[in-house]
Amino acid sequence: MRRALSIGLAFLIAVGSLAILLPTPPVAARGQIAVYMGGLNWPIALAFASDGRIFYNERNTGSIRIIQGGSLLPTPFITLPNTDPSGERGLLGLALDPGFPSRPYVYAYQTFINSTSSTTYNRILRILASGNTGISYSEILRLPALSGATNHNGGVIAFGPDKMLYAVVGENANPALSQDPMSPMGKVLRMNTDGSPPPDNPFYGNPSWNPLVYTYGHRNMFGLAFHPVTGRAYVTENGPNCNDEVNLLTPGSNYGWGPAATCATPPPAPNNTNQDGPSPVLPIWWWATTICPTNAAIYGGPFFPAFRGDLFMGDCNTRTFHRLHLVPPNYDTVATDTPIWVAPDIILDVEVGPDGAIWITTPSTLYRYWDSGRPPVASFTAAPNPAIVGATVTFDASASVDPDGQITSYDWNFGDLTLGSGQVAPHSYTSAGTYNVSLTVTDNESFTSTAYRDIVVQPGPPGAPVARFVASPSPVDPDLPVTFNASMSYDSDGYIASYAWDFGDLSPAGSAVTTTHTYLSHGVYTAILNVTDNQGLSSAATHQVVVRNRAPTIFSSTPELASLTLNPGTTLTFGVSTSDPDGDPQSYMWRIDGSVVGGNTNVFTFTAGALGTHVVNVTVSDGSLAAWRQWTVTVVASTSLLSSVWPFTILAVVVLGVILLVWWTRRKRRPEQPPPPPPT
Ligand SMILES: [Ca+2]
Ligand SMILES: [Ca+2]
Ligand SMILES: [Ca+2]
Ligand SMILES: [Ca+2]
Repeated sequence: MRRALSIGLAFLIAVGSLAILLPTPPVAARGQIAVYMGGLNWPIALAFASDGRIFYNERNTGSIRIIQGGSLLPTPFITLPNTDPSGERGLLGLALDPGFPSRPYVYAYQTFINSTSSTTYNRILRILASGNTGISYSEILRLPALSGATNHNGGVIAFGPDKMLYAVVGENANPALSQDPMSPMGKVLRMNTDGSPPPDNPFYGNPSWNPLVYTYGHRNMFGLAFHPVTGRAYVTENGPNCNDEVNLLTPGSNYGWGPAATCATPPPAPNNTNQDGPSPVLPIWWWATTICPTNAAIYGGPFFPAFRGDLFMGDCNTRTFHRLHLVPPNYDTVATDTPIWVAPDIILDVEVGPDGAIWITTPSTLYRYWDSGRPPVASFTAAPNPAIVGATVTFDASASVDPDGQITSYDWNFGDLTLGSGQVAPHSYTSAGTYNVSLTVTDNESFTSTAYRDIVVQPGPPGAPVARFVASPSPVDPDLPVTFNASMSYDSDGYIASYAWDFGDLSPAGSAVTTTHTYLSHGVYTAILNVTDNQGLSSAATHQVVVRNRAPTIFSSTPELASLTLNPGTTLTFGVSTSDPDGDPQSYMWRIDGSVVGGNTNVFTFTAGALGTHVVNVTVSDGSLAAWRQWTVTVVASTSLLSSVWPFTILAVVVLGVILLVWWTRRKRRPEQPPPPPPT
């Protein structure tokens, strides 16, 4: 599985993205990694049962094992005979029936040595479980006999949200098979639980195609994950000596691998390994060098909001656990590849557990990665309560707390079809009644908490007027007028004699039924209308007006190129020119490969160190909104004549020296040899 790290003189064209307004930046998680269980034997595939049991494959022994209640059961669930563990072969894939354990089927992908026919092939078995024992099995899919090549088997199987079984199948080191429509090799397959093709497969009913094919033009995949929001499938894919990939699958599409692939340019990477077949789909993320991406998982559950929607994956060359930020709402682009952890050994499987944690395996150990961040606690007061119609009720959330971070937003629902925001929010009601008010607070990790309270609103004094108004638009940009319309105010036994406005920004108040006002800077403003009737009785109404913040923009950057190549020891200064349309103070953060490196300035000097590809990112923020710019820097060994010749020169001198030494020693020794015996 481990491939040679041939980064030295590979053609290193890098990934880059232009300045993009961040829709939602990836949220930092308080990620914790801990060993769950050690001493395991190549746990290459994990599957979590809804009853808490963890099933896993031992790649080399052919056994499926069960961890129950934190203990490894001594007897395997089943040991599949004739498993071939050579090269990248083995007991590679595992999936539990979506209805498991009530539908007691376990699915496994095995490289099987058929001693009767003297062939070796990959196959998918459906195993009938009885408790912790696999009691029988049947072969639901038999793939073609393998050549002598022991690599590119694929083997990951998983059920999609459509309850179909998906399998990734390698091309057995024969690139032509990836483009062969009748061959299941070099494909992602989609099947029913009995191995038959579902009629909605993209090539079903087409006699020129294998009906199981879901996507084609693949090389060597070790990873498969489904997005919890979109339901779409992602695969990780190993390139040759370049261009490892993450692909987002569209049924029936071609992912470009085939006999024409090369790491040479032109065409530029990643087109050079994606030029076979019609309309090849390029990867949504790729690495110029070979990291050997392994399995992947995407979290969508309730426990760790900071993880939601991002793809987590392992690799087997740099042993790195990666977080790829998939940009919502489509999750079809990768914004960043953040290394989270370097494991002591190659990473095999990455899965989401029912606890929301992300589970990782290496050849000996099962790890658990979780977010130890804690949610906030929402709490608020309302005064006065009871209130009368038109009176301002002050809602105060300052008793809300986040035990390990900050509350970043307060969202109110006043129970009368109006909403509000801010830690302290004033509001008035225009009709008597009991209103159920909710406050939802969100913390810096996107955890939320909601609190509720009833507000009793009593009628005003007899004969008092009722103040009502609407303010629109809201939210509004700074410098645009907002119209305040109080024409729905009324008095039941007379008439309204005067209107008095307070726009909440200390500007001069208005006195017309309908008026306009322009706010100059962003924020949440409390607008209050006081009406007085012909009897001198008065009443008020209160609304919030939200004036939007606008993100800073990056209007130029140096260097302009998104992808750069540097030699070790050289430096390059990056810089951005930015502005905030609201005139807000801006702060800068520089990161290399996800780690913060630079201070709060718009320039940063990068010193080329370790060979390989590095991502330099700058984020400019006005405190709540941000924009960013990213460059990919590939550090390659110097290609100048002097430095490329030097190692060979030194080697040649050393070799020549050794030869001379040996020759000289032998020559010197010769006279000391005993003289030949005298002739007899
Ligand atoms: Ca491809
Ligand atoms: Ca928190
Ligand atoms: Ca009146
Ligand atoms: Ca701003």
